[in-house]
Amino acid sequence: MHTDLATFSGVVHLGDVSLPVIASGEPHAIDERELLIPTGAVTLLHPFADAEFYRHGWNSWSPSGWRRQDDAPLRVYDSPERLLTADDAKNDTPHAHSGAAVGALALPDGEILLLGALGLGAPRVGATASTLWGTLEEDGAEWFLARGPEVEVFARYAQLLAERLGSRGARAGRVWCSWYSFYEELSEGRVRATVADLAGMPFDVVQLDDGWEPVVGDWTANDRFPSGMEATARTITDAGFRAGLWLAPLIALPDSVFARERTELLVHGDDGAPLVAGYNWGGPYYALDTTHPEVIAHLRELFARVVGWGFSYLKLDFMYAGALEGVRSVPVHRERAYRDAVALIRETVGDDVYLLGCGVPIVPSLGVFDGIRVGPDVAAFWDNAERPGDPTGVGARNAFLASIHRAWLRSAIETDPDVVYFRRRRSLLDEPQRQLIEDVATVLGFKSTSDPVAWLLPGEVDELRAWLRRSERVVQEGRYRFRVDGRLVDLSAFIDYEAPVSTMAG
Ligand code: 9PG
Repeated sequence: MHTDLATFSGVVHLGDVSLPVIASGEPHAIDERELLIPTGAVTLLHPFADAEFYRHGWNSWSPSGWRRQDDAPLRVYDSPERLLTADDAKNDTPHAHSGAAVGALALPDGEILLLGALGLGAPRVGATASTLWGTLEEDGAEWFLARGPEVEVFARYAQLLAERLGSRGARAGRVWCSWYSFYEELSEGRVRATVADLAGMPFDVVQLDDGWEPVVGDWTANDRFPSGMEATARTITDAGFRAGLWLAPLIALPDSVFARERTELLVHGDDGAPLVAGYNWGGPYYALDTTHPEVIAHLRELFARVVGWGFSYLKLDFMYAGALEGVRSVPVHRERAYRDAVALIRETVGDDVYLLGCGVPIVPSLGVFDGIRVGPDVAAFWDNAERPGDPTGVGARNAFLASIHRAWLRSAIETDPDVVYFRRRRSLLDEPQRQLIEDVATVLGFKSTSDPVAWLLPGEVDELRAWLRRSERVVQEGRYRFRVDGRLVDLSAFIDYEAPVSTMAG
């Protein structure tokens, strides 16, 4: 807890940098430039007043990236609803640079100083002109403090996270996803036609997104799927693909049967009413109390049923709602409740079902999910002019900026930067922007798209097929510089995060 009395005050040495530190226990050196600090609050004094700060967002959609300390903090501005949905609203610091689990300072010599938690408990890391600090809502996780070249230090942090939380070896393969073309306008006829056109394309998975269920919270086929989901899964598997399905199993809309008839199974607020866990589909939604035995039984039944239908790739969305603070039947820390729920789902579906987390808190998902979305939704346009000040808004630019700043996670878990567009019609992306999104997916090693073959020109189909078939060798040379089969991919020209955020904060 924050209130623990510090028991250690001294100086830590990382090569030629010495920093005064106050922590709950004595740091322990791993080597000359790496050390572990016991769990609890930690504060380091630093002399790098002007250093850039790396901020890491809490969930898939939350902003991550580098900011100068004299710039406005990287966060969601001016929308409590967006903040609740797309970051850790409870720990938001409007006037200070801070983020979830890990943070870093860029030192004058080009190296970085990183402080990162090695576990759960809603760890936060922030910086001021003279401090780098870490806090936890619940003690347990040790801190890793390291100094060195940026790519190396982040890779080392990812390695330690994987050691502590686990890392699964499954690969998604190449995924076709329905969302970024059809959105909620799904039907079994449309699935049949789309899958028929995809036959022979080098995809491994065809994943149906939101639009198959009557209402979020009630996981049965809606009336556009009169043959049911088992028959729909078979349409996909008969064409030679693994069948994938989207679910948001930890939330329910107020008008779902689940929320109306089983209100006692929802997370509640201190006021005794169901806790509003976020906003989408035109209104608020609630979270399931995953510590309740009846919710545990419900999740087991649901996932046994979905896997029984024939789906073996599941995109589980809006999962952060299971990690919000609220009243649950068993009062465990929110990130523990979340991880236990995902572990229960994993145990139910077994090791052979690929689980892609979306809207997930990042660190608590390591070792239980196979892959995670690492940015907000991409779109067939660059920027979202309606949402200045919101780095979580839908669009290619925000998806790119968040995802590239999470590339370091890819040794610990598969990192999904969202789909790549190959279509030029029905898209407002210019060619450099489109190519950028393709390069980011290649660099992060997760290849998915959403273009129906019928929407592509013959040359675009060839391009898509060639990209899906390639297995590139990627080497990172710098923060934004990569070699992809020898070709230099330099993304730095697209790093322009100054504009909308700082104007909104001013
Ligand atoms: C289906 C979609 C797609 C998409 C997911 C998710 O921050 N937000 O309010 C927010 C809302 C929706 C959203 C992402 C963020 O989209 O990322 O791929 O599956 O749900 O409804």
